[in-house]
Amino acid sequence: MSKRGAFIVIEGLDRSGKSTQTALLLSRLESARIPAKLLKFPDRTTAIGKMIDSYLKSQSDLDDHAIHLLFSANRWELASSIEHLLAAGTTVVCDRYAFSGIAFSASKGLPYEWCRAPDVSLPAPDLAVFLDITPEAAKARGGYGEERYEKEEMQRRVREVFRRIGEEIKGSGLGAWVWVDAGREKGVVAEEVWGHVELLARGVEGPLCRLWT
Ligand code: Z5A
Ligand code: MG
Repeated sequence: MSKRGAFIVIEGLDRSGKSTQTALLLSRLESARIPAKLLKFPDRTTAIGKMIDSYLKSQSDLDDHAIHLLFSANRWELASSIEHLLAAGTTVVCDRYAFSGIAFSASKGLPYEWCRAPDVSLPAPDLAVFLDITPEAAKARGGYGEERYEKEEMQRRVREVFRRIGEEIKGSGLGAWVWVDAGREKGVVAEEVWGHVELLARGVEGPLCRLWT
């Protein structure tokens, strides 16, 4: 039976280096001649993504439930493309995914279970790498930006919810969840990330799982 591509998600707090590390990972996969595609959530290019972009830039206001559902819908828009890529043997690397959706909305006070519901049965990653950084260290990396949520207190709550999600994923058998200390030099972090990804990226034999099913 031919192997499918691996589904790798990179999560983390603001300024933890997700975009830096997903780009480095892509180059590494390409150097190893492993077909790979980089996706990013929110994908701000779609019609739904444009509404999310406007909300994040505080150019529009939306009810907390409504924006949560839009973030999830933005993932469902791409779910079948993810499945097709994986089936064709392409490794998919994703900069944020459903875990960010839960972490941010639950940190605003929405019930955890409610936050999880719209993402149930999305493709589940084979590996989620959480780039862990203290809010203090993240702030030292040029400070927080202009968008909503880029505030120290919010980031602290988000980190706690991510911790809960990681523990649940680890206990559920739904793929692997690893914590990586992202407070170190970029190359050192990239090397550790590669250590977790390398074997999976050679191809996965089992079927793709679905989130929380
Ligand atoms: N959100 C949500 O609410 N619900 C959802 O379902 C989803 C998202 C998917 C926008 O996300 C917001 O959407 C986000 C969560 C919410 N709100 N917040 N916070 P985004 O992904 O578009 O934006 P972001 O990820 O928060 O910010 P970012 O700036 O893109 O962070 P990053 O990608 O983790 O970091 P980076 O760009 O790679 O690096 C940041 C800086 O640090 C940069 O200058 C780098 O050169 C530097 N850097 C990176 N690594 C290092 C190391 N190792 N040492 C020193 N300096 C470093
Ligand atoms: Mg980023």
